[in-house]
Amino acid sequence: MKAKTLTRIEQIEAKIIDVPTIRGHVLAMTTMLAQSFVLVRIRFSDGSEGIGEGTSIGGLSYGVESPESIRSAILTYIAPVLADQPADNVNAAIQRMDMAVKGNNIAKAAVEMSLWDGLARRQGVPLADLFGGAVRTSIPCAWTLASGVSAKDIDEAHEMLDTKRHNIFKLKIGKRPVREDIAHVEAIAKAVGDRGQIRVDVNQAWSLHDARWGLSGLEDIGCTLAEQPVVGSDRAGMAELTAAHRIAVMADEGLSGPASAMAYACDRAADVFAVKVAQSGGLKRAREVCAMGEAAGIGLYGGTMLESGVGTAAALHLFATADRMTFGCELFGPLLFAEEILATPLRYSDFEVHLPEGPGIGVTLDEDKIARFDRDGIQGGLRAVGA
Ligand code: MUC
Ligand code: MG
Repeated sequence: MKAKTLTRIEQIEAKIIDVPTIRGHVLAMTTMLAQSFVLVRIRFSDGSEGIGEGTSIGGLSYGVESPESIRSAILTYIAPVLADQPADNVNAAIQRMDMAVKGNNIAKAAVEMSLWDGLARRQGVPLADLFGGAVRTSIPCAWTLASGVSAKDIDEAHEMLDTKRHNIFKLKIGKRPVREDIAHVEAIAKAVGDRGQIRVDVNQAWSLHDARWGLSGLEDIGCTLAEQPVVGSDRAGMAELTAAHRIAVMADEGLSGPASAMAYACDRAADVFAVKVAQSGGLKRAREVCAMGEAAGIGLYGGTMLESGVGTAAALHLFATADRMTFGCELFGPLLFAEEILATPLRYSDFEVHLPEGPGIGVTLDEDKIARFDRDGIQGGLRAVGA
């Protein structure tokens, strides 16, 4: 019998794609007018390809990696150690990346995603199958109301409810004084009534003192969940808030992979984990974060870095394999983009986001759009403004 030739990693490409957002997205630390993501494409020796995405938010205002650092880490440090390596051994590639590069979780996640996508495409199976198979084909999906103006947010919420797109709303707060923020949340909660659920994300902006009475105020107006009210490194503060309040406390920025998830679980520093593929360092590590949460009785929520359809689809495959996504997900990133970069958009209907079908992550790029928004493309990319 003829020995099968080993498929190898041949070429790794990483491009920054800048796409305007449909409106300003006002967060505690920045206002996004565009989203910049790093699109990774790996070409393998058998002619197959895999795609992946590494995305952060607001340049360096959200976390320690920027689009530029993600691309540079991939091209300068990761690509050389993966060149010519076996294509199908994703675990070995992860080990090589971890050996060569410390931190840089988002860069590693983008490359790892492309490897899983390539492997699943070669096998002709959906990415979810590589993680044991999907146990659901759709997940309830939240939308973030963050125009910065309460009246606009209320109109947006009504439109989402009327079109059955979203009935879970996450409000971005933390920029204004606590009292003003609570009044803003209350106005929206009243306007939405029983038709939807109101949650907030403080993006670490509150001091522990602000958070103590902020969470009480939010409870009183029927808000059901508060995400990262204090800085992620303050696990003691998060534990105190989790124990003292009925409102669910969710960890986001505090989670940077399995070790941090373990620490949060041991300290009982959250009721819910916002699991993010990018922040966790990849799909495999994000699966481990889910496992940690599941074992500790902590609820799971599929978080986003406001990725395009590529990263969103990959995350969807992973979250489709978890036992329970107790709090749904917020995989709405592509809907915030003013332009669709997939040939066929992901489907959002009946308040859920649906798992795409087909091998790999199950999506195809619209190459004209990618060329148009490529920062360094022939036509010149649009530069992210305020992001
Ligand atoms: C975050 O902190 O969760 C996710 C949704 C959104 O609107 O912003 C992001 C970031
Ligand atoms: Mg968050």
